[in-house]
Amino acid sequence: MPIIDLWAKEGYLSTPDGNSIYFWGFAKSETGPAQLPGPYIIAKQGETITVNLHNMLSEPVSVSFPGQPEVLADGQPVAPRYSNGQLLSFVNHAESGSTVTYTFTPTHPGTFMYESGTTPHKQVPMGLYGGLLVRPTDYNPDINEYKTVYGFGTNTEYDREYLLITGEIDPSLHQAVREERPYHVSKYLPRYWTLNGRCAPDTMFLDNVNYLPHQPYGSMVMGQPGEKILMRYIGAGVDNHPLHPHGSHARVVAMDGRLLRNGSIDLSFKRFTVLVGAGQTYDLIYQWDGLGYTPENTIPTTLPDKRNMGIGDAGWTMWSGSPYLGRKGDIPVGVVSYNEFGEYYFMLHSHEELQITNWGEFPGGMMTWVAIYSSLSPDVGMLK
Ligand SMILES: [Cu+2]
Repeated sequence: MPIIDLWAKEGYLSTPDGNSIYFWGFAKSETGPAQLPGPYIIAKQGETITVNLHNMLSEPVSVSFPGQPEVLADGQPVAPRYSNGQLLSFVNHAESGSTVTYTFTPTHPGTFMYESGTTPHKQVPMGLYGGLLVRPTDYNPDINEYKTVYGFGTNTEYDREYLLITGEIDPSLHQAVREERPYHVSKYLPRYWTLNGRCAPDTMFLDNVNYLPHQPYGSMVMGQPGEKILMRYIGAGVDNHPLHPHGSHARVVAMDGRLLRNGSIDLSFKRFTVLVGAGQTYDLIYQWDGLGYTPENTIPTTLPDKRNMGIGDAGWTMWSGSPYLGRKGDIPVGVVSYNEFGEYYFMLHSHEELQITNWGEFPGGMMTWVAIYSSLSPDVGMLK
């Protein structure tokens, strides 16, 4: 039975424009750094999981698990908690300096989140949230037909998987909490928008880079032509975010941890942009096999539409200069360097354009890339 320990702590986030922002997050250990988002939790359908929440913050904190039935806190069904007749927590909380133990048994595979259930309008934007993945009972990563999001025969096989958690930061909220001043939710005005707790271009760094100790998860999506790339979106912020990857439409196979299927009828559908609402999750399978590429014909015969290949008219520096994966072509006018491996880059971003800035400066915010390589290690894009 998996046992997870989460330590609610304070820390400081880095943003690419040099800002440092006080936040609250979950750490993996008592001495480890608070992180944004919290450590992702991998559970298995039908298998009981225990989460110990250790509260090192100065006020009560709880964890709620939306979509999980019959959650127990210290062995009793979770129940709301009140303070002076006012609702304080949706579920049992841990007082400052104490611990509460939650147990539950996921009934459905899929993509879920966990988040603070105590003054959530403050504590969730402060950073107390994370991803919860539930594997189907028959999950087996070594057999293609059983390496699925929703189980054998559900048309949800995948080759690589990525978790992309959206969030946003209003620095005024964070400053008010640090200084223990009141903050009016009606004044909520984010200046930063995050994928896995980072703002672009930090989103493109690898996991666990030592200069982002509180933001361990990168969000570069990497794969090969034709592969089924699973993108698990989680809307952890207050706002809604229209996300899309360029290069191909993605197939939406599930929403809110529920497979889009009615009996034997597959209800999955292809979409360019999905609106990731606050608290919502999506499972999408992205396949890039455009431009005439097939495993039999690895040399595409059609020149790519350059608008799908770069940042914009400012220059095509994210393009190898070649329509041939893995080969180098002539450098277009204005380009100063090649991609190291001749890979293609497709932008993945919020289509609300303010959200791809860092405090008003473009580019930044909720933006990353899908990188398609001619060959890539099978270890990339595995969540364990
Ligand atoms: Cu776009």
